[in-house]
Parts: sequence; structure tokens; C-alpha cells
Amino acid sequence: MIVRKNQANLSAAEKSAFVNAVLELKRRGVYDEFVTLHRTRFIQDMNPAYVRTGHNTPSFLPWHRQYLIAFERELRTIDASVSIPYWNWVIDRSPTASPWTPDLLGGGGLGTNFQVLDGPFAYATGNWPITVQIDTHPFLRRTLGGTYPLPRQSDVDQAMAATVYDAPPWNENSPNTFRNILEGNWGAFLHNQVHTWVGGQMAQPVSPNDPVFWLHHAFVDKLWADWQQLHPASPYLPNGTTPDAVDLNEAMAPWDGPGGVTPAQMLDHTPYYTYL
Ligand code: CU1
Ligand code: CU1
Repeated sequence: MIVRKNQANLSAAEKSAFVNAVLELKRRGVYDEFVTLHRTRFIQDMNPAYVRTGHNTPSFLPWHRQYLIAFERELRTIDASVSIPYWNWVIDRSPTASPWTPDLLGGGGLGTNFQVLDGPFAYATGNWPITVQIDTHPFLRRTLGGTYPLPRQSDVDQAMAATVYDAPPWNENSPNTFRNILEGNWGAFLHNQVHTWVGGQMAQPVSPNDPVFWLHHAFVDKLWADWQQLHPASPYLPNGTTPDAVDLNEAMAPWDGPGGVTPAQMLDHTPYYTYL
């Protein structure tokens, strides 16, 4: 059974196992395939010619759940002891404490380019060139702290108090729905705000270039699981044949070929992993 742990509680051996598996996927080119997949998805999600599947849409949560499961599977082909840790940004708010330490993700960016200079993902190590880009910086960048603070418990509570999963118009304007509050478009500013707080590549469609992406989304995913427990009678919506949104039993691009992945298949995470 795969158990995802709080990054703040990882042992030195668990940290290095995670880091080493990530670096090996990068070396093999697999990591950048994941970055490309996310960039393509994000750009298509912003293009009205496509049905949104990953962002500003109900399937934001199941889409990223499947994306993390696929990435975790790859990590475990390198080291079967590894799982994706989660970063509880409500509690672990310091830009100079874990996960921003040299034994895990390295620290914030420095200088006019906000280049990350320490830890396993610093450019000088030669192990972490940014090759899937939006801008032309070949190195990992972070502007930890940004303009707005990380979300607080009261923000999370606002999402947890929502009683419906999602509602028309099924996008960034859906009023007071769990998905839209957690995604960060309504009321409290949660998931999106964390991307902005980290800054650099994390604030771009190529956000998985920063390995904190996985830790951030594992926590977002955990909050979804927590909300499901609190609201067992509130189903995934929409569940019909809604245009411009992925319904419960429709497959989510790019996993919409044979054996495609639907939100219905993603509602229960426990066959895949649990949270500690
Ligand atoms: Cu995303
Ligand atoms: Cu995200």
C-alpha cells in the first residue's frame, strides 16, 4: 500500500529517496514528459476550442489526482519505497524551513533572476536544467513569499464548509463551490495562491518544473479527500452531459483514449494510496 506522508515528518532517508527518484526520472527524460503534458493541458484549458479538463473546471481535482498517480507510479519504478509527500502550507509557512531545505527542495531564488542556488535542483548541479519552458530561463526560479501570504486555516475552513462540489457555470465563476474555492478562484484564495507564492516556474503553465508542484498538489488532493469525508452526500458534479465540462462518467483528456480515466474512477483515492 502506498502511504503519502507529510513532508515535515520525512526522515533523512525518505527525503533522499524521493529526491533521487525525481532526479532519475529527470535524467531519463520522463520528468519532462510530465511537464510537457501539464503545459499542453493548461494551454488547451485556456483555449475555448477545447473542453477544459485540468483547470478552472470541475475535473480540476480528479485530473490532478490521476496526474499525480501517474507520476507516483513512475517514481516507484525507480524506488518502490517512494511516495509523493504532501506540503501542508497552512502549517509549514516559513520560506526558510522544510520543504525549502537543501536536503529536500532547496531554498528560494536569489539575485535579480530569482535563481534557486542550493539543494538538489540548483542549476549548478547539472541535474536540473529547465528544458520545457514558457520563458527562456534554463534554471529553476522561485520568489518565495511573493505579494500575498500563504493561505490560512480560516481559508481552508471556508472551502471545507462548502456543501456542493461544483455548480454552473462550471468554471472560475462557479459561486461558493468546494472545487472553485479550493482551486482558488472564489472566496478564499487557496491552490492558485500557493502557485503564486512560490513564483518562478510554479506560477506558469510549466509549474511541474518545480518539484514542489507534487507536494502542493498532494495536499490539495488530501483536502479533497477530507472534504469528501465531511460531506459524504455531496457527489461529484456535473453528472449528465454538460457541454464544456467533464461529467462524472466522461473521460478526461489526455486520458480519453481506450481505457480512459473518468472522474468517477478518481473519487475514491484509497485503492491507490492513503494519507498519513
Ligand atoms: Cu495543473
Ligand atoms: Cu496547481
